[in-house]
Amino acid sequence: MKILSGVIALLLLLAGAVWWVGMVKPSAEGGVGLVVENARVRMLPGDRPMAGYMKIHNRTEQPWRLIDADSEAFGRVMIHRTRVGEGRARMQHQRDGVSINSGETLEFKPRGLHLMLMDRTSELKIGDQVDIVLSFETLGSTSSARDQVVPFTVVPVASQ
Ligand SMILES: [Cu+2]
Repeated sequence: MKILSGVIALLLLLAGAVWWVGMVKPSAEGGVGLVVENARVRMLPGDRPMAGYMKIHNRTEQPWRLIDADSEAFGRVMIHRTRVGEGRARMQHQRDGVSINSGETLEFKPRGLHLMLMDRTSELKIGDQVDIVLSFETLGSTSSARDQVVPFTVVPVASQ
């Protein structure tokens, strides 16, 4: 039991370390520095598509673009924007992704930008964490691409 708890502690430590490297440390070293905050998925029953929300802070010197998102927990993930016009809401697929200028924050929120999460591959419940891979690219002075694994928390549908 002692060994098992030791292993679990080590795994948690490693998970935390990966999160740290992916989210915070690179900015201090001149790397990416795209910080994702309040990543969450609103729970819907059955097979209905769910929506993922978050804030992305661009703490780098370059403009970045979120070009794709993917997750083993869902068959398909798309970047959508809800627009309201002529009295009804439409969701538009952001084919070219969404850009975030240096120093800016991009917010995915209800009735706005969201990750459309379709065809879930397993049961989910409130409090679960699902990893979503966010793919970024920059066309700044040093053109590059980067994938970041971000844990999203499953929250009640009524929450913002
Ligand atoms: Cu949508």
